[in-house]
This record gives sequence, C-alpha cells and structure tokens, in this order.
Amino acid sequence: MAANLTPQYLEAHKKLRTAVTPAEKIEIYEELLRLLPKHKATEKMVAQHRSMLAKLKEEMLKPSVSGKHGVGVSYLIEKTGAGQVILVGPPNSGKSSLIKALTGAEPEIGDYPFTTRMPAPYMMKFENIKIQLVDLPPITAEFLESWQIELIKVADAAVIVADASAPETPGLLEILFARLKDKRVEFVSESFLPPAEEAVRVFRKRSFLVAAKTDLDSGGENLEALKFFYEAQLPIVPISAETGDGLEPLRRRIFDLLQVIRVYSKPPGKKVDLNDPHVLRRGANVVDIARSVHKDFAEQLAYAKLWREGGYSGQMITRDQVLQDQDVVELHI
Ligand SMILES: Nc1nc2c(ncn2[C@@H]2O[C@H](COP(=O)(O)OP(=O)(O)OP(=O)(O)O)[C@@H](O)[C@H]2O)c(=O)[nH]1
Ligand SMILES: [Mg+2]
Repeated sequence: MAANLTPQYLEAHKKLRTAVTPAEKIEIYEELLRLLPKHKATEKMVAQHRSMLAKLKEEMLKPSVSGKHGVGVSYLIEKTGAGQVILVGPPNSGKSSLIKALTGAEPEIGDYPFTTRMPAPYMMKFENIKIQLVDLPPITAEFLESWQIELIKVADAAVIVADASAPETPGLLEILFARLKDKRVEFVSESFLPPAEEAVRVFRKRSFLVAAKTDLDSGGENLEALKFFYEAQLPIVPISAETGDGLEPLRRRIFDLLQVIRVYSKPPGKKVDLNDPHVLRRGANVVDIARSVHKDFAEQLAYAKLWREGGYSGQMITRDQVLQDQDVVELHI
C-alpha cells in the first residue's frame, strides 16, 4: 500500500466501528491523525480526517433530539455567553442551590439525592458579561451516564461542588474522581502542566473545588479534611449558598477559570461602549480583536491605539500587541 499505514493505525481505525457518540469518534480521528504517516500519498487522508473532525466537533455542540447518534436524546447543551462551566459533584452537595444563588434562576432543589435528573443551562452575570453554568445530575459509584461524561468533556471548565458539612465528602469525591479518571477525564488546577507525551488522550478540565454549605460546618473540621485531601490537586473555594458567603469572589474565580479577557473596540473619534466587550481568549492580540469586530478588519488594519489603566492612554501599538482584560482598542483601517 502506497500510504504505508502502520499496524497501529489500522488497529485504531477498527475502533471506529464501535464508536457511537461524536466525542468517541473525535478521540479516534485525533488518534488516527497522529498515527498517519505524513507524506504525499497520505495528504488526501489527512485532509479527510481533518474535515471529519471539524464536522464532528460541530455536531457535538448542536443539541439533537433525533437520536441519530444511537444514544437516544442527546443531552448536549449549546454554548452561549462568554464560556460554559459545568457543575460536577456527588448528590445533595449543593450544585443546584449554588446555581440559584449565582443566577437567580429556580432549579429544583431538595434535601434528597438526585433532585436534578437532567442537565440544564443557566446564565450567571459577571460584571458586564454572562457566563453559562450547566447544572448536572450527581455522579456516584452507581450512577455515571455517558452523556454526563460528554458534557464534561465539551465544557470549557468545570467547578466541582462538594458538601463541606459532611464527613463523608472526601470519600464521595474520591469515587467521583476515580470513575471519571477511568473514562479519561481529569480535573486539574490552572497551574497544571500536562506531560509532554501520553499513551492515551486524557481530557483535562481546568477546575477548582467549591466547598459548599460552610454555614453548617461550624467547627470547620470538615473543610479542614477537604483541604487535607484535595488542596494539593485543586484550589478550594469555601462558600455558603444559604448565607451568601464567598459568592462574589466565586463569580470572579469562575471568570478567571475560563481564561478569557474582555476587550472594548472604540470607533475612532467616538466614545467607547463599556457594556459591550469582545470576549477573547487570554493571549489574544490586536489582530484577534480586529477579526472579532469584523471578519475583514484583520487584513485591512492600518494601525491601532490602546488605552489601559495604569499603562496606555491612546499610544499606537503593533498588530502583535498582546491584550489584557479591560483594554480599550481603537482600530484604524
Ligand atoms: N445550610 C445550607 N444548606 C444548603 C446549602 N446549599 C444547599 N443546601 C441544601 O442542601 C440540599 C441539597 O441541595 P441541592 O442544591 O439540591 O443539591 P444538588 O447538589 O443540586 O443535589 P442533586 O441534584 O441531588 O445532585 C438542599 O436541602 C439545600 O437546601 C448551603 O449553602 N447551606
Ligand atoms: Mg441538583
């Protein structure tokens, strides 16, 4: 065969037969791309794999009720706002109560496990933007559905919600983390450095651990236990949905977790609208904001000026100037 496909490639290709969901197929196509020898004879295959990947990724974001992926109803939730953050935790840990406190919505809340049976999106205001929070049914030793795993994989970040008033919480978290690790999903802090190479692909979600219901942990012993077991792995953020303690800093931490910045585009000679930021990934530069304002602006850009608190007040900047949260940029084309 001119393409000289390796046995590893052919082995990986076989897995496509049993793959059901878009996420599973994405995994396999990514592996195939890695394993495909790159030369003239395989160029077309590389292109085909890439376009298949793009299609699958698009498909994942679309909610589908047709059941065409063979898993019945698709529970995937379309992303809106500045980013999608999924709430993950054991039963009764306070996920829905936290969503209520942060968004003002009315998800079902109950003092029994599995109050939440279906995933649902809610919008949280953070200053001048909105962030999508996804409420997820709990994960236990007995209960972990494939659509829960898919939802976690596609989210931009995850917040683990644990009950800081219950002594059994560290044990429940251990089970939850182990079950997801088994499915190659891991929760890591923002400072986590992935290994250079890995035998299998691992889905790593940036996250932190919310220690909820601190109002019920009067001595603070349970919070101490949570810290003892998990602080090395994830930052721990204590809150109470009941009293409101810790909620305002939590909004900021959720925003930070998304690793995005807000940049304002100011039309030359006009005032800037500080209610309408462009949300860009951290590390974005002037070309990125230009492209976000208008698809042709990146090419047509002649020069730009920057306003930044404590630094710039309308100085000219280059196209590759890296921007920061709250920058104001004037684009000249
Ligand atoms: N005192 C106190 N109770 C809380 C707090 N947060 C949640 N609760 C209570 O804990 C119970 C469970 O809350 P939920 O928000 O339904 O928990 P959940 O994690 O969504 O539960 P599932 O959907 O079953 O996984 C309810 O009785 C809540 O009123 C809190 O901060 N303080
Ligand atoms: Mg719930």
